[in-house]
Amino acid sequence: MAVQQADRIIMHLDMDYFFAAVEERRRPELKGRPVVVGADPKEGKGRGVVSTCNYEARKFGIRSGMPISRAWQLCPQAAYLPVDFTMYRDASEEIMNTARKHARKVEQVSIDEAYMDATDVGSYDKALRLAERIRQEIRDSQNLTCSIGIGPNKLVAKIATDMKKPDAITTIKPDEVRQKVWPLSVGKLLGVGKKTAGRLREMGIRTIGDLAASDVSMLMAELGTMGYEFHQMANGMDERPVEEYWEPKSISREVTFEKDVNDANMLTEMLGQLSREVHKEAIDSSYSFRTVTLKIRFSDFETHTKSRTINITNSYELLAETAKELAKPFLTGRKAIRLVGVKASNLVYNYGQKSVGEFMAQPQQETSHLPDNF
Ligand code: DCP
Ligand code: CA
Ligand code: CA
Repeated sequence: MAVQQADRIIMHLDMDYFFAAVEERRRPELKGRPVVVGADPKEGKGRGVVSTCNYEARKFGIRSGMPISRAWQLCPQAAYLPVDFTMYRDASEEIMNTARKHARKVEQVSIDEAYMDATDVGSYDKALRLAERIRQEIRDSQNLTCSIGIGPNKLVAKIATDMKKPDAITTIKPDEVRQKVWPLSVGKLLGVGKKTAGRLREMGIRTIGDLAASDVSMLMAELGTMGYEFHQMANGMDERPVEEYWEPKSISREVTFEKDVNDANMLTEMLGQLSREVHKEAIDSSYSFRTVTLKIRFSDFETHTKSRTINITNSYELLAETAKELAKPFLTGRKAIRLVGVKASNLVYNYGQKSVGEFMAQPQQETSHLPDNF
C-alpha cells in the first residue's frame, strides 16, 4: 500500500538580483542606475558573460549568461562590476542564518536560494506571516530584498517565487495549482529546457495545463520515463523532502567474515550479495549513483579501497560488475581476506519515480560559472 504523505507547507526563498543587489548595497550611489556584474566588457571587446544585473539593466534586455559584449551593445552606460564572490558568499551565509532562525528545516540549494519546511506552522495564513517576518528581517539586517513562494511542495513553492519578483511573497495552495500553475509555459518545470519544450510544442503541448491533460502513456512513448515525471510535475506532484544538510551521501554495506576467506568464488558471491543490498537501499530511497567503491581488508588488517566513477545508473548489474572488477586484483589468494565492502556514492535523487532522466544530473540550471563549491 502506498504511504500517504501528510500535507506539507513548503517555502522557497530566492534573493532578488543577488550579486547586483549586494553591489548596490556596497555603493548606494549605483541605485537607480543599470548595474551589470560579470566579466570585464572592455568597451565591447570583452569575452566572458554576464553573471547578473539589476532590474534597471534588465529593461535594456540584459540577462544572466549573456555575452558581456552583447550587454555592452545593449547598454554601454551601465555600471559594469567584476564578480566579488567572497562578498556574495558572506551575504549568503547571513541570509541563510536568518532563515534558520525562523524555520525548523532549511535546505540551501544555491548561493541565493533555500527551501524551508514550514509544515509545523499549521496553516497557509501562518506560513504567510512567517514569510513576511523572514523577508522583513532580511531587509532590516541585510538591506537586501528577496522573494518567497509558499506551496504544498518544492516544485510549486519555487514556481510561486518566480511568479512575482522582486520583493514579493506568493502563495499557491494545493487547490490553486490548476488556476495559477496550469496557464504557465511548460518551460517553468524543472528539467524542461528549450529542447524538451520544443518537442512538447510539436506534440501540441505548450502550457503546464496541456501537459497535465495529456495522456501519460503517450508522453512516455515520446519521452520515456521523463514523460511520466513531467506529467506528475504538471499535476503539482512532488514528494522531494526538504533536506537540511546537503551532505554528500553514500550507501554502503560491508561484512567481516567469521573466518578469513581465501576462496575467490565465495568472495565474488559475497560482493554480489552486498551489491544487492546497496542497490535495494538506493532504489528504495530513489537514488541513482555514479561512483562505486570497493573495500578489502586482509587478515593482517592491511586495508584497500578502490573507486570507479561510471555513467549515472541505478542498475544492479553495473554495480555488482564494477565491484567485482575492482576486487579482481585482490583475489589472487596471496592473503586471506577478513572484510569486504561495497559503496555507492555520488548519489543523485531521482525526481518523482525510481528512474533515471538526464535532467536529474542537472537539477539546477543556474550554475553556469559559479565556482564548483557552489
Ligand atoms: N548567476 C551567475 N550566472 C548565471 C546565473 C546566476 O553567476 N548564469 C549568479 C548571479 C546571481 C545569482 O547567481 O545573482 C543568483 O541567480 P538567480 O538566477 O537567482 O538570479 P538573480 O538573483 O540575479 O536575479 P532574480 O532576481 O531574477 O532572482
Ligand atoms: Ca535570485
Ligand atoms: Ca536563485
